Amino acid sequence: MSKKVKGLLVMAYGTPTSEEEIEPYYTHIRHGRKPEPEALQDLKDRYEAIGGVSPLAKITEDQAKSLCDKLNELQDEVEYKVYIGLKHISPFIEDAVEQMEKDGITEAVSIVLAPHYSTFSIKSYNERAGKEAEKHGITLTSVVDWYKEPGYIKFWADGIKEIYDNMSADEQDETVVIVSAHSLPEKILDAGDPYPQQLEETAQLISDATGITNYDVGWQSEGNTPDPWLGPDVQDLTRILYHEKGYRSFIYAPVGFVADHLEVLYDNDYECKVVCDELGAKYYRPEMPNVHPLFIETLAEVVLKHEKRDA
Ligand code: FEC
Repeated sequence: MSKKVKGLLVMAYGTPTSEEEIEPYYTHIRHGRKPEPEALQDLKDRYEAIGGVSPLAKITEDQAKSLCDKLNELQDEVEYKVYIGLKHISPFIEDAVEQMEKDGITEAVSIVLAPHYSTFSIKSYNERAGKEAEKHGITLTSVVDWYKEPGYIKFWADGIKEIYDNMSADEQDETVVIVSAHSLPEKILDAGDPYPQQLEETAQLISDATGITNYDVGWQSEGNTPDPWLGPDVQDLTRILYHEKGYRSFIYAPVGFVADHLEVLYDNDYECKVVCDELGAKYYRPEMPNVHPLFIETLAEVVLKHEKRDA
């Protein structure tokens, strides 16, 4: 008997792959409003500082392909076929779903390459995918979140422990782990968004797994808009923890992200490092998940668990 073919829609943020794409990408992020020339230049400069373009496009492709291969290896009933759908650049989520229909796909499952649920992030990805699937007569179910998944917690705990275990006992006493995710406008809290609570839970689980109790939760990469954003920002938090708690070594764990990209390579590795350097403190950051086998296996388990729940 031939296997059922199912679409695997892997959704991610997306990144410009050339300098020319930066403006339309930024305009899309700003809901169609072109950025001011200074803001555009500032973004171009940040991409320049990490090597011109972000490695994210290639990493997303590799993650999606590896996840699909893993899913097909782990079970025999379904043959998954992978489609990448991006939030802010081509191939958009809608393009991917349209392509599924062209390929004769009638059933699909989707996952977002971001662990924590928010109305601003996962909800909007899933709604766009769901709407488009309905348009094309595709039955689509979507993973909602996976921020507590044991393999994801273990991935971060292992990375943090590797750094921590290499420190002297004296340095360990003066070390704090800053667990962070992308900030969002504070107004998400009005409707009881679970995003901050989920990040707290991730941080607690990582602390339980590492046994490192010196940790704090922060927010990063906030947007350039007048409304208040979730805080404390990781740079401010670094200063507070240095001055008020006496920490001298900082391990940054940007657990809201899953790849090396601008928000980590610039906002952590450059901006947070500058603060650490100013303070005379030590900066550390574990590797990002990218295509680490434990991470890919974890995502596959998340999808399979979701499929079983739906069966
Ligand atoms: O190109 C790269 O390497 C970086 C890609 C990238 C990722 C990413 C993840 C998240 N964002 C989230 C929310 C917002 C909100 C705004 C916003 C703005 C930007 C800008 C760039 C950008 N984001 Fe992003 N984000 C990435 C890139 N993001 C570039 C525009 C310039 C700037 O502010 O730096 C503000 C929009 C507005 O102006 O109204 C809100 C969230 C995530 C994590 C979840 C996910 O991956 O979907 C949430 C990767």
